[in-house]
Amino acid sequence: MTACDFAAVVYGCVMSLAVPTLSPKSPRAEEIVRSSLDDLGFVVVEDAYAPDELKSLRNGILDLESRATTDEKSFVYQGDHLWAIWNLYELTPSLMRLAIVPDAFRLAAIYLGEPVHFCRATMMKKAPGGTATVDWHQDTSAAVERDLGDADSSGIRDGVPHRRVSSDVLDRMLVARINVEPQYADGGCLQVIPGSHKWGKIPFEEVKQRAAQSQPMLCPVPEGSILFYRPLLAHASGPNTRTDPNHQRRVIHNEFRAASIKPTAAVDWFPWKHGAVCASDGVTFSVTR
Ligand SMILES: O=C(O)CCC(=O)C(=O)O
Repeated sequence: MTACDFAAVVYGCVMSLAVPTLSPKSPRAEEIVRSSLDDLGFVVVEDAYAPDELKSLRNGILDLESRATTDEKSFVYQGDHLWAIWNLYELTPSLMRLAIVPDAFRLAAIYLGEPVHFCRATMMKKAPGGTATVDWHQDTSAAVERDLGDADSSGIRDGVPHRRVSSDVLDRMLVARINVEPQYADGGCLQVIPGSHKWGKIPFEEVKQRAAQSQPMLCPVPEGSILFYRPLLAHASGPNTRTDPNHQRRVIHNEFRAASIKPTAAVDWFPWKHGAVCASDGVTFSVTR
């Protein structure tokens, strides 16, 4: 039995025992992605990168980090620690080509039933011994072309307006967390409430209340894996309590949306200079002058 088949059996019988996991080459990949995202709201694609691809991706991030300054709005600090790099692929477009690999990302297009467009990428890092945590929440905002300044505006991050969007839009989006480094259970890995995407879009305080009454699942996953999740899945993360200075916890959070959907009738998606469209038969990258 392969690891993929094992995960499928576990998932089918006792879903709380294991994070649903598959290899992109598995003959049952599409079926496992579909059932896991429909029922649990998340799935992990392991071995999404060859070792040299992963090394190049990580080195590219390290190179960018070495140029990080507190003066630039793309680099977000928590105390002395770099916590996030917004608009990652605009800063280093070559990272987009290393990150969005066809074998894994075609599964997003197959799941949503049409090509999917890149919407946003953020690198998020937790240093060992850091205290940063992320409380339970759903992802309800998207990067849009302009700020309407109304109740659904959710701020402008490094020049990019964000807007809370409807559950109809969120149901046509997928998040792909590229695990650039191993995600340890005590290293601030993602935690999820399996099936919570079925709560629908609910107020922030209610997400926290419901999560407190639910059984969370830690997602300790290997480097080079991608955790795909539905935006309305309740998720959180604890501190990175590792002591080994090499046990950084870097991920690239990528958002994608179905080609046919708009954030609202009045506002379009943010016009990134560097774009990507994933389809069932490959990935196309684009650059706008
Ligand atoms: O990376 C993390 O620890 C959590 C990030 C997160 O929850 C998010 O980007 O929505």
